[in-house]
Amino acid sequence: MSNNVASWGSFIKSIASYSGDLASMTAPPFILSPVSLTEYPQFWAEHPDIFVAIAEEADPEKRILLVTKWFITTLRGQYASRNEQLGSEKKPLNPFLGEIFMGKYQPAAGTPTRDIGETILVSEQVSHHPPITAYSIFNDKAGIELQGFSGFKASFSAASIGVKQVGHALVYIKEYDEHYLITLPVLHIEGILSFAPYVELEGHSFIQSTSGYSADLSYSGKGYFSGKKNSFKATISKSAIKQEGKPLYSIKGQWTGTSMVKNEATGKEELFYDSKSTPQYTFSVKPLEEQHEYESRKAWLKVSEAIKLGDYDLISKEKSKIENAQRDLRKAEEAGKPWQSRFFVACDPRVNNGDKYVELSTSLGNKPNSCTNGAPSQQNWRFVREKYDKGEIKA
Ligand code: CLR
Repeated sequence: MSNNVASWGSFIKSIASYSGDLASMTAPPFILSPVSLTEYPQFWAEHPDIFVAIAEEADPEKRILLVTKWFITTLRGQYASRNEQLGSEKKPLNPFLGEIFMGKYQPAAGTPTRDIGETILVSEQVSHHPPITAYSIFNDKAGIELQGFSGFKASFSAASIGVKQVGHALVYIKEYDEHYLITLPVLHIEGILSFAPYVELEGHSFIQSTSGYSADLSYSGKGYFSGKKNSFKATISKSAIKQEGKPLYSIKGQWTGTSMVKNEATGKEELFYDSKSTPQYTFSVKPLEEQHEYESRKAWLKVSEAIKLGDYDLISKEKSKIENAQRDLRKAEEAGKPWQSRFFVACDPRVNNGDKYVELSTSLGNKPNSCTNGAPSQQNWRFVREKYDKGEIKA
């Protein structure tokens, strides 16, 4: 191995003097993941059965509970799966502009599941500086669609990494013409000094529905209110977020374990969600030979193989090939037409990022799903279904 292999010590030092560009951070091979960030939106529907169940519920009060439950089911894959499966959090591949990841959710072999129709994911890297991934997950049979976009801002101190997420997610239920806006939590990375980084959530996620119901989720780790890692508390209200009054329900537990829900009117408590005993679905992508050259697994194949081999020279050689090709593309675009997203459109941010709940709840009155009268913006992205339906690349 060559001498450009960063040791853990120098990696920690490079974190402390971090300049803002994660891609330029040389990490030791054992922390590198062969998976690109464009793949991460797949965690939003690891339990497509729980996702479609939202649209099958006729009572809006039960729907907000189901949205909250589904959201909780997404967290384990999103934030704990690398740690649980690989022993630590990893540094994902930094996607190139226009990179695509798509596929379908299928019941795992041998698991008895009902027929919920097809659930499809379309994800695309819509910005490289800063990195932003836009995605949509839809199930036409149930008439439910999720879309969102995601980026992050990292801040570094000697022993920890703080990550603020940029973006939001929107659920749309056709039958009720109802939207749910979801904000993303702040996270930080622990365990750096002991060579085993892992993610812990902090702060809040808010869910606001056009039905008027809302949920306020707050997160904590070891040593906070429950003492356990991956803890959360939530309240469900009939009003917009942060308005006075008693909540209808309160929920608490661990998003990697179990949680309980309490009906605040009756005092009755029951199991809300057990992350370890739900039917398993697998996410499947087309075979490599049927994939477009911009599809993530095909494009990164050689880099991924080099990472699995732990061959640092090969990793940088294969990575440079992708980076140089991208540089050439950008130069060609400067002369001609600017790059355009294949499935998404940049639009006016009528919905604010972060946890500004007041703006979130008021902006919901503006039909968050429509994107017609705004100037293009690098901060807000919407899925254009026709672009997928009429396009050549399919999941
Ligand atoms: C990406 C969008 C997902 C949620 C999510 C989970 C983990 C985050 C990731 C996002 C962005 C990249 C991230 C990662 C945890 C670690 C990794 C911040 C927000 C950084 C780049 C890796 C730093 C290196 C350490 C492993 C030491 O929906």
